Amino acid sequence: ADTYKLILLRHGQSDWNEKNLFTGWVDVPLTEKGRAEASRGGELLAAEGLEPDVLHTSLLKRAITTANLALEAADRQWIPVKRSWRLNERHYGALQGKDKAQVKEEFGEEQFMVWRRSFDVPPPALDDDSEFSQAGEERYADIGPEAPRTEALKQVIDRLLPYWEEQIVPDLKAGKTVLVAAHGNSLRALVKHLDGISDDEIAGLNIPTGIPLYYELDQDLKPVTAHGRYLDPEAAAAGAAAVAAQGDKK
Ligand code: DG2
Repeated sequence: ADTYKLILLRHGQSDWNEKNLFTGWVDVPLTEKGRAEASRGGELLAAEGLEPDVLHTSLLKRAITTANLALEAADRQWIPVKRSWRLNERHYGALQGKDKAQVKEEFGEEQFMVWRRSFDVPPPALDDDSEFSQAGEERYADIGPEAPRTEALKQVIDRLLPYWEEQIVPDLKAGKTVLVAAHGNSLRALVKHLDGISDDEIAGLNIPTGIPLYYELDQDLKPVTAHGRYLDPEAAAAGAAAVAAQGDKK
């Protein structure tokens, strides 16, 4: 093939997306709505004739379950899978478990946006003895003591790109259609890299839940169409607007 096929899929709505809580590395399940979004994502893939040959996911169940449901709907449950903490959501530090609207009210819109969307200003670190900490969890044993206690988008890019280069790019170059099931901010990191978006401009980019984002990449791994193509563009636009408005009270 003269182009490579990459599908990015943010997980469907999670429990904490619904409750409007900062999630990060906290391992919350999908809601019923999120499960339906995931299945529909798989139906959209099948309708486009996009058949994933290999799956990459984070270590978090909202991405894992989303991929399973999407692949079930597309009748591609059998494909090989690789999982890595490097595809995890951004570690949200001391904000994990906090209500987005309350944080915005308490610290003000500007600080809220710095924490949520600045390129390189992480929230305060999360204490290891917090109920929302993942420090010491078996699934992160291979990272060692350097496991993140907070991250900004910059740190997500730094830990994600080695995985992109070493694990995902070889699958693409082998001609495989690659499905990456991950998260709002880990996918913003990947999209920033693919589309060459600046540190400032990436603040305005939001990724909706459960809608496949299809990239055709040229030989240099540059998008044939800038920003790729959502398989349901209208739902994607509405979903991205909802993400942007998440600090607002319901
Ligand atoms: C959300 C993203 O991550 O939140 O960690 O709260 O994609 O795993 O639901 P996801 C979280 P925002 O950065 O959009 O506030």
